Order: sequence, then structure tokens, then C-alpha cells
Amino acid sequence: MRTICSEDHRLHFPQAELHAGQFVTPFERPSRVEYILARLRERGLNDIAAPDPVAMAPIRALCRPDYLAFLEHAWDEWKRAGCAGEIIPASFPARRMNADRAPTNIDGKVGFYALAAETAITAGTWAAALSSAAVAQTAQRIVAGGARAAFALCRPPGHHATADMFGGYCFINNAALAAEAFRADGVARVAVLDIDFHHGNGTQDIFYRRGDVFFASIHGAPEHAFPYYLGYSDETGEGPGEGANLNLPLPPGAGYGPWAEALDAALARIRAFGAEALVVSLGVDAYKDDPISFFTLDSPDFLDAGRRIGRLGLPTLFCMEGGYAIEAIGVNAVNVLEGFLDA
Ligand code: OKP
Ligand code: ZN
Repeated sequence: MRTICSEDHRLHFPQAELHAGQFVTPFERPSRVEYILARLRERGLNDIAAPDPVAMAPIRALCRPDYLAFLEHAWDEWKRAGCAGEIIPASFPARRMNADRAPTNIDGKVGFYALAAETAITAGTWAAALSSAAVAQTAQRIVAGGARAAFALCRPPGHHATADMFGGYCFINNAALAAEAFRADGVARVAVLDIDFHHGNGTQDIFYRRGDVFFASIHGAPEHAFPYYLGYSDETGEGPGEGANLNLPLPPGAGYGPWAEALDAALARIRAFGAEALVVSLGVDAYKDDPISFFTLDSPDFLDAGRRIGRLGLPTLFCMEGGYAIEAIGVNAVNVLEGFLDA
């Protein structure tokens, strides 16, 4: 299995994340990629390449134009306004306020395009987000070209990003971009399986009214876990998308028993949907020692999960999402890939 990875992910590394009322070094940090690359090499998965140049047209088709213009120019506007630090959203269009009209003021704009306040934007964030999208695009082309699977080692991650909002460490929805690329290549029915601990609210939102892309997510129940305001099991899709959205929330402390049961349920639905290509939002923060999550999966469980996904027999693109137990992230992510290859 080929891995695609860009050096440019390093351009995004904020100093601060707002966590538990303190500014801490972000959980989502560049060394995550290093640990995964080291484990790939350790396991002989040495086919690692840089992405092709980013294709902007599909990104422009996925995201709202004003949101992309915001991401591209936010840093310059922030600096021009005399703001001293990194960009951190602080004001939001909350209930009964106007969420349809973007302010001109950059501080107002930041909150308008944010879905949470933990994610800072820096000088290199736009370039890094584009490099991550390029990684997903290049890996998708490998699978579309006939490979059984490819690994898009995306950073920053993407599954919380909607067409018009950043947050949860995400800026551009790499998995959605890849799913759309399969559709553009003529694949009639595509599935996105999100096994990150956090609900993939961005991916769900993008495909919620679509019957051609099935979205399934296994995640910490929203009453207890970020992103809090989406991910309930009664969100099943709308209009042409009715029945093409499957949320499988699990309670605090859930282990591999219920998690694997949820995975099998998701895989059965993906099979019944008739998907011809699969995008896996590969987060490994369901791990027992993850610092911001509450499932209790162990490293061998990821091997088993990969095997189950492999038994679907679909052309599969793995897109890296979360995982913050840094010393274990390599083993856990590569275990999913090895399980898949071994299926
Ligand atoms: C991104 B991905 C910690 C609360 C959670 C954001 C989590 C983003 C997870 N203070 N804040 O899905 O792994
Ligand atoms: Zn996550």
C-alpha cells in the first residue's frame, strides 16, 4: 500500500490550543506524522511519496468561496488589524444572531467561520491545509487508478471541517474531497466510514442531503464528547440523503466489544448501500490512552478493525484524522492498514 505524505504539514503548528481553560501545546502537532512514518518504515511499508500539486477546482467545488477566501487571507488581515498573537476565534453567531452575513472585521469573521475555539490559525495554516488536501487527492487517484488501497497521511485532519467552517483541528475536509473525487471519476456510490473517536460532523453535513455518498461514524456520544452538537443516532439524512447517514454513538468507557459491533453494523450498511469505493476517516483516538477521548481500544484491536474493513473487499482510501496518544499513534494507525492488507 502506498502512503502519500507532504512535508508542508509542518507549516501548521500553532503555539496554543485552548484546552480546559488553559493555553496548551496543541494535541494535533507535527510529530504525529513522524511517529506514523517511523512505524510504516519499521513494518516495511516503505512506499512513501509526496503528493502531486493541489488541484484547486475540486476544493472550490467542495467549499464555499467566501470561506476559502477567508482561510487564504485571514492571517494577513489579522496582522494588518494589529492583532499580536495567533488567530483564535472568540465571538460566534449564537442562537437568534445572524449567521448568514459575514462581518468585515477580521475578529468577527474568524468567529463566523469557526465551529469551535480550540483551533488556531497561523501564517502557514492555509498552505498546510492545501498540502493535506493534495495528499488526499493524490492518494485517491492511486485508488481510482486500480490500486486496492492507499494511505493519505493527511495533516491537518479534515472531518470536522464543513463547506464553510473550520474547527476541531480541521480546515478542509480531506475525506469529503476524496469521496467527491471518486464520484467525479464515475463511481456511482461511495461510502465514508469514520472511525475517529470524534463524530465527523463536517463530512456528515456535506453529504447529509445526498443519496450517492453514504456516511457512517462510530464516535463518543455527543452529549459527552466533542463536537457535542451533532452525531446523534436519529440523524439519518434528509431528502435524497434519507437513510444514507448512520451515526453509532457509544458511551464513555466503551471498549472493543461494542465498538466492533458498531463497526460490523456500519460495514453491513455500507455493503447494503452498494458502495463501490470506500473512504476511511482513519482516526486512532479510540485508543485507551488517548488524552482527549474516552474509549478503551487497545493496539491489537486496530489490527482486527482493519481486517474487518478489508473483508468488505472495496477499493479503499485511508485518510488520516485524529490520534493524540503520540507514542502509540504509529502502531495504532499502521495496525489498521496491516489488518486491512491481511484480510
Ligand atoms: C479532532 B479529531 C479538548 C476537547 C476537544 C477538539 C477535539 C478535536 C478532535 N479540549 N477539542 O476528530 O481527532
Ligand atoms: Zn478525533
